[in-house]
Amino acid sequence: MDRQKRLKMFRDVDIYPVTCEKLSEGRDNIKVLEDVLAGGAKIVQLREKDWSKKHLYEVALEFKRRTQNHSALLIVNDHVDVALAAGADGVHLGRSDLPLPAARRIAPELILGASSHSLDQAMEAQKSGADYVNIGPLFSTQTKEENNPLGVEAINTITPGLDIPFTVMGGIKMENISRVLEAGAGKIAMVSGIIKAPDIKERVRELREMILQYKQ
Ligand code: TZP
Ligand code: MG
Repeated sequence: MDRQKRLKMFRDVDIYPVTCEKLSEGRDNIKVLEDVLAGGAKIVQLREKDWSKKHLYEVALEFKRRTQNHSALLIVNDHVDVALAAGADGVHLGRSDLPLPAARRIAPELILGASSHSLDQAMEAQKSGADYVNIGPLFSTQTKEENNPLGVEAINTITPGLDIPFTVMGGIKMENISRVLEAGAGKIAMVSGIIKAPDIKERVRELREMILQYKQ
């Protein structure tokens, strides 16, 4: 698939589940993937910070097969090489990963996502060729080590300057998602709020319904 087609699919993204197998209450990532796809997610990010590239690659291949069957996008966290080798649709790059222009040189057809924690970082990512920026963490989270919550206000501060789509992340749960939606976000990335749910498929369904109500 080429980048334009991928970006077109990205426009319709609402809930954006992100994996973390060790927080998934004993369910492996394939089970989590099955459930988020059954719940209607149109994108998923494979994010496993402490896996070998070999293991990540093997699981990414299986993720690609299954996401493709559901017309959903697969984004790999951190590793451009793994994303390319597995045929993923994109890669999400943090502040210490391969810089965006370098990633674009070797991966012209991938969606490039970039993490941002401030207006300056979001603008820089946009200028450097990101296809979307993530703004976060909005709330305090135990999923990521250093984190300095930006608050929902960050949506108002950062997004007026953006011409590219944005996602939001960090401590978003059923209890606070309304505040995030009211602030104008429409693509909501979540780790623990989804993968710790007793019924992941049902949780994804519920979250999608809430997001879609605001989008109308
Ligand atoms: N980047 C910003 S917050 C975050 C990342 C990877 C972790 C979000 O996890 P959770 O469990 O949804 O708070
Ligand atoms: Mg990273």
